[in-house]
Amino acid sequence: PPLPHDRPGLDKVSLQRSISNHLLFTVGKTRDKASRHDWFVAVAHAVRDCMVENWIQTQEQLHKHEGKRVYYLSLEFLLGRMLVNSLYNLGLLDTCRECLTDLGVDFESIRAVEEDAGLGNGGLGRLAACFMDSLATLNYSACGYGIRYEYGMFHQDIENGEQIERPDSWLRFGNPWEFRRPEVSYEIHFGGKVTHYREEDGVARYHWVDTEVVLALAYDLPVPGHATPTTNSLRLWSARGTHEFDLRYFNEGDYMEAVANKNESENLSMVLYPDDSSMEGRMLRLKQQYFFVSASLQDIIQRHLNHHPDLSMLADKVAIQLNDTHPSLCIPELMRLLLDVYHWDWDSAWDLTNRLFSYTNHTIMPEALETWSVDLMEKLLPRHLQLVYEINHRLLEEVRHRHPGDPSVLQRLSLIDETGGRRVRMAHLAIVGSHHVNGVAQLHTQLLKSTTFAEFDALYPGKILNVTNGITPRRWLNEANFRLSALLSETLGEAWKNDLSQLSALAPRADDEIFQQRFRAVKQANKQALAAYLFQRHGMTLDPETLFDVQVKRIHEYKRQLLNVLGVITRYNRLRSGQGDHMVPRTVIFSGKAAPGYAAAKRIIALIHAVAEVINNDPLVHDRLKVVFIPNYNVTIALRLIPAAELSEQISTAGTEASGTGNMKLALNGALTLGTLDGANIEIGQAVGWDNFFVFGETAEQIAQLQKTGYHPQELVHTHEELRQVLDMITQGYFSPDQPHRFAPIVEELTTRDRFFLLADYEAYIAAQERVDDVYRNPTEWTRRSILNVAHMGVFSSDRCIQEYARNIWHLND
Ligand code: DL6
Repeated sequence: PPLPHDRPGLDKVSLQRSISNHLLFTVGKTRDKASRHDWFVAVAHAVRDCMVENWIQTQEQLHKHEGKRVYYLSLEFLLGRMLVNSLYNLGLLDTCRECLTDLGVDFESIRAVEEDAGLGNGGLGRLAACFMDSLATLNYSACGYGIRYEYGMFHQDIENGEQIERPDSWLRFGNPWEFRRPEVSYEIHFGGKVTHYREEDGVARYHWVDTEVVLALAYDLPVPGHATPTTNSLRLWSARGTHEFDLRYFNEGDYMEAVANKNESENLSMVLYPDDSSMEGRMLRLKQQYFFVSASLQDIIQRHLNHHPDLSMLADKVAIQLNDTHPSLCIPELMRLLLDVYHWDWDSAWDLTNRLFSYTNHTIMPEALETWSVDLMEKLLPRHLQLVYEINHRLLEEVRHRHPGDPSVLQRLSLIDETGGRRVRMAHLAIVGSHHVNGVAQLHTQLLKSTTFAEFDALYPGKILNVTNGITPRRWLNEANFRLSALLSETLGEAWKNDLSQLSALAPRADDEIFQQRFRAVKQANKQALAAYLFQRHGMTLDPETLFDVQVKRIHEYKRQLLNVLGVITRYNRLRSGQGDHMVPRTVIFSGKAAPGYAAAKRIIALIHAVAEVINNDPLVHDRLKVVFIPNYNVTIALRLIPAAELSEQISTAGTEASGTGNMKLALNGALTLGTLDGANIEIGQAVGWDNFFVFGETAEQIAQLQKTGYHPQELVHTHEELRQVLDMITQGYFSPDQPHRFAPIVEELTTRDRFFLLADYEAYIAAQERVDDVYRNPTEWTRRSILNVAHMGVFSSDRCIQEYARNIWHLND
């Protein structure tokens, strides 16, 4: 029988008591000595207590009802802060606020001390976090697996207008949300060699021996759904050395060497790789991938065997989603376990593997598609490499059978890229080993099927399908924008929170003058709140009466922050030369991090600062144009910025942004999009109506055509006087008088190669910006369009997205 315990009460008195108890007994402080952080820890523990019973019941129910469980494997989970989201999902937000007020503690200052869990780079990691929220809210039994990085996404400081990276030691004061599970640990092997022998019946058996061993230790985070008892888990692995000390060295008196081995093992989960759109072939990264794959698969198998006699039913009970190729070593690892440990035959093992895994592709940019050098893999994972070769051999047999006499197709589909050093193509491995592969927006999936993976699409018809991304409204509307949420609830009732399609009932209000006024007041209050925060935090002065024009995302050439800068300089020139009287006053806001080794992206950050310095200090344009760069973009800053945005710049080169999710967050919060026909922009435009979206630029098809027939950016400069002036100013040091050549490489790239077709889209972009000014001058019309955006964004809820995965990929409801 269960031991008697106090069920945490959800009323104010019980929560208050629980917080006080935790302050005293968990933190070990009295009220008069407690810091804000002490209060935060006490509150977080009290809130966590409220999840535990549901959490345990969710696990037990699954075993009773024999349902299918989803495991979501992702090297990144960009969770951000957890307090408000947890309170909100538990329905305790107001209660907790009141509790603290009664205790004489300011809730806002307590929530502000929580560190962001920044265990991700951007879209891919935040998507995983949104999915965890939706899975629980929709009552699916699910568990996320990832790495408990000691250091998350670096902290970006700006010094002299340049990005400086600082370590993000988010765990330095501990993490009150997690449960350490020292009893859940697995051995992870690396290196060594493979031996084999034949059994009496002639079957070959393989042994992976002489390996180095690292331990994976589990930490669990409960993930509560919104307004439901379902509470799932996120299990993050931390690396530990197998031996506290290597006794050999210790006995020889070399204490430092004895500890070094332990440190080296633990380095494995030390830091998140800060690259999101390029692939770095570092040994440590491959080790991280195998470490989390191996631990997660061992854990999944262990859990299954706790309730079933063998693995024969595994694919009926479990679906495993691979978030990008980062976990694709799962495929050879499961084959290894089935063949070498459980002694299955190849065909049965391959059949199970194929029924278990599905893979999400998040990019078609060649530099981001993962490949690993064969040499590195041989050194680190020799048995896996053998299995990759065997999988490849069987794949190529099939291809040869279909395309006799065409060796080039074998080269293109092979798991091994033989052009310039042999490398394993992880996307090919993931496609071959999965039952479904999905792209993340319609255009992206169409491009996967027609270009990048066209031959795989022909080989496996129906395997590649689309699931357009989504965002959780609990985080990106309720938490981000309590003012708009309150207005929506007052107007529509509460049901939209778990069924975002109900926002469509807002559409008839778009022309209602009274509603418009209230809607506008919400946006204005959000703008004022952002301005106040930026003033207090960074001493920046933003005028909330100006148009807030926002581009927030990773800094990358393909996302084209630089096109925005060219537009800003054009606007500046027009204002200075007296052609800008009809222009509406604007604040152009940038925020985003550049990968530390990505020189071109860092130069763009520097240019933004240099341009801002000149424009913001020019009395001639004062009050009419301002440029700001908000440092250290992260989930918490996004939650402040997005509700205040009026214009959302989504201006990537058509065919490069797989989906985008910031575009969804901004439109859901009432920003009008200025965007190209790229990624999910297209579906957003279709949903909200093209009249309510400022579209511009070449289509993906036209860009592909330009790539084929030859593109000459220099010619565009000759024919466009305004553009030439802008480029000349950058080249000649107008924005960098102390270092006149500082930004010349930017113009050099634009006028010679212009890989992302900025100059091809320049004129259309400037014209679209003029249309923005025209509409903004008419507040009634702007507000009407903004309301229609909110009304029609329901389809971009991650709840819809997870329902599609559940139905079309995981088959959870069969
Ligand atoms: O699917 C989530 C997110 C998309 O919205 C972005 O468009 C895409 O750029 C991003 N992809 C990556 C690249 N990762 N890899 N490899 O982060 O995924």
